[in-house]
Amino acid sequence: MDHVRTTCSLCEASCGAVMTVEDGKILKVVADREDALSGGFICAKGAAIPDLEADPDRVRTPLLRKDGELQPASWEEAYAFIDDKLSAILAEHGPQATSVYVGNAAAHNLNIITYFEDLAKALGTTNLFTAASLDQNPRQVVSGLLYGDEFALYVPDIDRSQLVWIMGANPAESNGSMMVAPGFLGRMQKMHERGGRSIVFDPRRTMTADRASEYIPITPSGDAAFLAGVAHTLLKLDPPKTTALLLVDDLEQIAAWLAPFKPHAVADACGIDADTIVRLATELRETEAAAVYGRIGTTTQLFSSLTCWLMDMVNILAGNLDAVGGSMFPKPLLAQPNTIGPSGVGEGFTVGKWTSRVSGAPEVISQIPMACMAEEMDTPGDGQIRALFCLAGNPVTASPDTKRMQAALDGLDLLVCLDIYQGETASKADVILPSPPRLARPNYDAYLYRFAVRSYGRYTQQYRPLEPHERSDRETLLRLMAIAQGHGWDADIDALEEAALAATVDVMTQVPQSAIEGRDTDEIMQMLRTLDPGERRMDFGLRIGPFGDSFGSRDGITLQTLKDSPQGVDCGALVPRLPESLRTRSGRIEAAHEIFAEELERLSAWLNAPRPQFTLIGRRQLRSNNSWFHNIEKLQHPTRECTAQINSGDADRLGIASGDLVRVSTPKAAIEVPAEVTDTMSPGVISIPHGWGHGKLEGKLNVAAANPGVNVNTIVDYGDVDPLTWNGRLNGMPVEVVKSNTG
Ligand SMILES: Nc1nc2c(c(=O)[nH]1)N[C@H]1C(S)=C(S)[C@@H](COP(=O)(O)OP(=O)(O)OC[C@H]3O[C@@H](n4cnc5c(=O)[nH]c(N)nc54)[C@H](O)[C@@H]3O)O[C@H]1N2
Ligand SMILES: Nc1nc2c(c(=O)[nH]1)N[C@H]1C(S)=C(S)[C@@H](COP(=O)(O)OP(=O)(O)OC[C@H]3O[C@@H](n4cnc5c(=O)[nH]c(N)nc54)[C@H](O)[C@@H]3O)O[C@H]1N2
Ligand code: SF4
Ligand SMILES: [Mo]
Repeated sequence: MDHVRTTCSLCEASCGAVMTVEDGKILKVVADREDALSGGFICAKGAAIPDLEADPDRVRTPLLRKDGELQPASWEEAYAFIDDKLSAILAEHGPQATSVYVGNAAAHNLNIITYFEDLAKALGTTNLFTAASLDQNPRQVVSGLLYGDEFALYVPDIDRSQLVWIMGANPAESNGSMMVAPGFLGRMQKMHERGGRSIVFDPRRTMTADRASEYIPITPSGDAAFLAGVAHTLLKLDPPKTTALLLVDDLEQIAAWLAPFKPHAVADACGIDADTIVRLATELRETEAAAVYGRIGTTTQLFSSLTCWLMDMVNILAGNLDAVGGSMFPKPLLAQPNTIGPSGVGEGFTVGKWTSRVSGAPEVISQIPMACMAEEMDTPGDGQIRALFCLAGNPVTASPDTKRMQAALDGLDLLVCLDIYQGETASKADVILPSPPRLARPNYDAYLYRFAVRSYGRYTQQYRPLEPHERSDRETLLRLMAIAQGHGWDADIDALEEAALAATVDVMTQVPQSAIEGRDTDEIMQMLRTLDPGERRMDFGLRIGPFGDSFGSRDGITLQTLKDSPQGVDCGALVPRLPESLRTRSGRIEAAHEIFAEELERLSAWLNAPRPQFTLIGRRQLRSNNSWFHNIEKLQHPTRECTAQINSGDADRLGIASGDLVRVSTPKAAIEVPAEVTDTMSPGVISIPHGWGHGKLEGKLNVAAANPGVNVNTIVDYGDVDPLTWNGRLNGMPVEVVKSNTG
């Protein structure tokens, strides 16, 4: 029996865990008390890893559609099939007829996160879609514009804070997002014990709100109005002259834009009275270590980009951006653009480097927004998408306007899914290629550590070799790239990767102030060649990173350091990073973009606009992750049901009791969901979780199919996308609610 250190990696908390393994089976998973980041925290999902790995419904060999049915096939057969189909599509319609979608689970998979962009490049297509445009793109774009790098994403320095505002996030159930702070509630509790306070702003009194010092119900999409009122108040309070404030360009212009947003002018719209706004702003200004943090409820609503921008303004004006205990920029171990090259200046950031074919939507972080995916597939013409590679994602449940997405996917000539289950999307595939089991893959949460509240990394080596029917995701993706580039699936993928890595190394030797500026590419490649081909990129990233050994020119870490410390390598608490972390052209915080003035005008108009009868919002559930985990019996729980939570006063008025079916509709579509009457919902707001609707998965995901729930995205549509980013609006839809007469 072995005790194997790992990282849970099932959500963004990145908890250190220890697996008990016997005869190649995971028997038990417990928290790793020695993990410097998670300190012994683990949740029910982490503990259910043995069930997830043993799930009989998992896809373990490639499945290929033959005679209309997905049937087991060899990898060679699957690759040969893809090669035939893809080559024909490329020959007839060119690279723009191909596309890649990258789902949320890619963020938790080292190989997929490392190679997905290369797959799109190898295909030669600009049709790269990711779940980020259903999620955080407004946050990233605003960071890109202000700080010059879309990964300049601050996190609340919770372990040293005395006050944290949590807006549109429920870390008690999501376990935190764009913030790796495992065991968030415990960290929050410690803050309370040292005299600190937490405040939750949410239309629903969540589990986080129940544990916070104060809960403030806010109108859906009311955050921008509220924050504008706070920013207005802070401007009057003589903002502290911090480094961040002194770096802001055109502060006077911004103050002029915010002038109309007096607290009493925004109070009705956000549902928070003017005195409270002034009290909260004053407390934020007067608390030394305070942070404002926002998540899904702020980035997938009516004013997503504006809300993110106002959050930055509030953090800056209260003196909290880049301050210890405030909102701090992480410094991950792996190199990222704002830890490479000249310090404090860069190329800046733009959106719209190209536009989408059908709607002319802007390119956003080298992606086309998901709001355009279905139309790019179902609208005929030159460049119509005919092939999709879907990596660790499930757009059928994730994307608004489900029916159109389903039909668009059905119309493709080739759908290849890299997945571990036959979910709603993979069921439509021509080919499913499975990721290997957890014990047969290496892991490092490269993507997530970019949001960690400490500079931290924990690497898990592959525990056992691949079995004959298994392939690493690295191999799979490199073979797909080889096919796309016309080398054939059986090309020498190590040689292809080595050539690409050498090119990257070469570029880096020419980047001024990079860790290997002026060094010899061959010398660096020689050092990398001592490792397995699949480990070289990561070693390179670590060694040129802020804590790296710069390939021998200073003391620092390498991949070997991480291998030697399976309990994790902790490079310390966050440190102030301004102006060093900036990559704007001016070397300043470029905040006065005209788009925000336009958005403030749209907000002004909204302040007095009529309100809908009901507003629909979403919620996450502790024992699932978006559309998956519903197939794990052990994770079924009374709190994990697909219900429509509705305020008790509203329910009384409409004659609705818990368990009654309610009909929730828009002018275009309707769903029927069991009601859950509760005093946790604000009046006029209804909450339905996403990720459900497994009715057609019998024989594929049997546990999930037995308790299918309803796919809320059947009634959510892209309607009013965020003007700057075209991000989906998943929260804040006007809907009608009635008791169903079919129930
Ligand atoms: N209405 C509404 N819609 C939403 C949201 C909302 O709040 N409301 N949230 C949005 C957000 S934030 C997101 S991120 C998206 C999520 O959108 P998606 O990422 O498209 O959806 P998931 O359900 O997370 O799909 C993850 C897929 O990865 C697979 N998978 C899991 N582990 C692995 C692995 O190791 N390897 C491989 N190859 N596959 C794996 C799972 O089986 C599943 O099919 O949904 C969005 N949609
Ligand atoms: N257990 C579990 N963990 C998860 C996931 C999961 O499905 N299950 N999904 C993962 C993913 S993909 C993500 S992106 C993260 C998301 O992480 P979080 O954002 O923390 O998750 P949510 O529970 O969706 O919290 C969003 C909150 O916003 C509130 N809200 C809705 N509209 C508004 C609004 O207009 N204003 C304000 N202030 N609040 C609003 C909702 O009521 C909800 O409580 O979680 C990740 N972790
Ligand atoms: S909080 Fe997330 S990372 Fe931690 S054990 Fe649970 S699912 Fe895994
Ligand atoms: Mo997400």
